[in-house]
Amino acid sequence: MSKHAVKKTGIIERFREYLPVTDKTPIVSLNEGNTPLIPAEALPAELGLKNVRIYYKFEGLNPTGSFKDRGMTMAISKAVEAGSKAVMCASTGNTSASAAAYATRCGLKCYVLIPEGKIAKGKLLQAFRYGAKTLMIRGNFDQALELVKEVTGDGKITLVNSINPYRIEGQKTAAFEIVDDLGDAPEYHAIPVGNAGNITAYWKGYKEYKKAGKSGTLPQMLGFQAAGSAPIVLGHPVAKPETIATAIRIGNPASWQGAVAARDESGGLIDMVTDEEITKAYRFLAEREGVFAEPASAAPVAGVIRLAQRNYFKEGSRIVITLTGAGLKDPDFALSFNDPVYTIEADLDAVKEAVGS
Ligand code: AN7
Repeated sequence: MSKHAVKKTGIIERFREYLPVTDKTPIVSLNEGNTPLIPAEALPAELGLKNVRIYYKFEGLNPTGSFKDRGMTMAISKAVEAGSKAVMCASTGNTSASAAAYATRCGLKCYVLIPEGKIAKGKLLQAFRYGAKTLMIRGNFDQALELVKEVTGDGKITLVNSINPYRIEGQKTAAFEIVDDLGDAPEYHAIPVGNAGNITAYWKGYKEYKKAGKSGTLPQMLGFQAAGSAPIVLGHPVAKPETIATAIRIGNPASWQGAVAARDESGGLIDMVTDEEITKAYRFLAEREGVFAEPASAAPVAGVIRLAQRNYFKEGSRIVITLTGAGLKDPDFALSFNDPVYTIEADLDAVKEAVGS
């Protein structure tokens, strides 16, 4: 290595011993992971929680702006190792952005299948810019995933949705980072649930790290779905899921069993929050904490607010909330609040009057 070479710091290099890679696995990385655990300040104050600490695991700071990059570095590296030439996914947007980026980095073709009109603009433009062949179906995510499973069934194209087990392996590393930062597992971990891969991955990560002696305890897993897309809470698939949090507009999650196991083994819960609660939490995060995450990421914040109002959290405990994606992903939603725009003359008096000085 030359003295100017920058060390690779992606999740595979950092957590190699916990991942199914060998010296022969070609690592396709964008230095994902190592995201900050940001202490919440406004939220505990607002909730009157004096003796409970809350942290945001801000996954929006990954290379393509979401947690998907942790899983994608693994899925794409293993696809290259296996000799694959093309990958495909169904997506509500973030998986397609991440797949497109990692595929183009190593010269794989990438096909993405997304629900027409129901994906945030920032995610759509990422698929285009990273050069994926982007197919919009007149249907929803669940239909897209069924189609992708069929098309990739003969193994010629590698499926990179989270039913690809390497995705879960990569995503579990977020739990490792949290334990490394806190020195132990938190008492509670709150997370949005869509296709349910991520809650499955975190629970796997927490369990493996405890087994390795890195933590003494396990958290309660608290999953939150949007009320219009809450199949796990309702106990049956939802044929026409709806929510403003388009990332989690999913009616029949692939990792349903994994989510239920995480909930039950950890003594946690999976609940739902309304679009109104999600919107309030989304605005609170940006306007009061200075942390700009996308609407789906606000679902567990809304969930924690709900539970705090019921005095759910033990004195002296720590809550980690995963903020799964960046706020800039969804500019249309961000601009939907009729914010006042002050257009004034380019003139000192006009500016002074506007700032009241
Ligand atoms: C920001 O991109 O399913 O429960 O196709 O983008 O693991 O599905 C995205 C999911 C939460 C839910 N937050 O995670 C996709 C996709 C954000 C997301 C979820 C997603 P899972």
